[in-house]
Amino acid sequence: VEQLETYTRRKTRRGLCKDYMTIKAERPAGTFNNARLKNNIAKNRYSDVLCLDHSRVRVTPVDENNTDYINANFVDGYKQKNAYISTQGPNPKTFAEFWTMVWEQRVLVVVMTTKTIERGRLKCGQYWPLEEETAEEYGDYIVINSGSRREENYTLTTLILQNLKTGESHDISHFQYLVWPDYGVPHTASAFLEFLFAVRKQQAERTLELGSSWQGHPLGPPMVIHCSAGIGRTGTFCTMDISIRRLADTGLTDIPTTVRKIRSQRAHSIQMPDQYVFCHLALLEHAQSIGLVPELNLTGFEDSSSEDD
Ligand code: PTR
Ligand code: PTR
Repeated sequence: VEQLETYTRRKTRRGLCKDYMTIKAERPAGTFNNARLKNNIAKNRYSDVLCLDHSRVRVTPVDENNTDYINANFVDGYKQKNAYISTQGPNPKTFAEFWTMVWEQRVLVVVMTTKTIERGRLKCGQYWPLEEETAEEYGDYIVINSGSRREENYTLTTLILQNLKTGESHDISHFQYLVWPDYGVPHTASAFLEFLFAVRKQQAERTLELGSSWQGHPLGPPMVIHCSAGIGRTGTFCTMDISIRRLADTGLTDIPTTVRKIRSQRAHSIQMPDQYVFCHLALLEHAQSIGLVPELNLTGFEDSSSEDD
């Protein structure tokens, strides 16, 4: 295993970075007109990370501006339309839209891959009540923290989301990964993979609970994935989830195609060459852990390593 990893690092890192730069240089697949409208512009956390029009998530307007805009895009999974909603870290101006979206899209699981503050900078608003047994109101919704479980690398919090207009409420499973710096990669692939599988397990269990009230894809409603901008770490998470499903289904990997497809729905997904390389290494590690490596066809790897010296 170690040998293979060393090989991968030495032989293909440069080639992979080159592949990534090629993908990054391709123009986004659409327009960003809604994101730029006067009433919407302030709802973007970063003025240079806007939201593609064709795949954006619409929300029932929450204020007098009467806009259906939130910086969030539907992203397809592996053979699964709208498996994810990739979005920016909510800020106080968008908390109400965020919870409206979670409600309207029947979301069960929210995955947060950032801390609210990193290196002294605000990366994401505190959009849920942090203390157990406390509640916060966001527009037409109230969110109650009904308890957390702290694991080594993440916290799982159960939030009760109540619609104040109808009185109905749903549980939301909120996962916060605590060890992934922005512009960076997770410290270890195994810790990240453990997190990913915990998220999947929760989504599967929660979907099962819906019973016949859920008529959509068997893997359930979209999972909301966010970091700070909703592109770097979020894109890496989606790439890994899709790639692991593809590998399980076909024994093949195709990270370049996956990343291009994700970027066509959530522009700029995967921000750093290292995140792109990480996807390959983590997938390799996963493939090894399930004993798949000898048959593994690492498409992206082979192309780039042959160009390498
Ligand atoms: N304008 C920001 C910047 O300074 O780079 C945009 C940005 C911020 C882009 C964070 C990506 C970021 O990482 P992530 O998507 O993982 O939160
Ligand atoms: N401030 C970020 C950066 O410069 O990295 C924001 C940004 C992100 C700008 C992505 C442009 C981006 O496009 P690309 O997907 O080509 O990196």
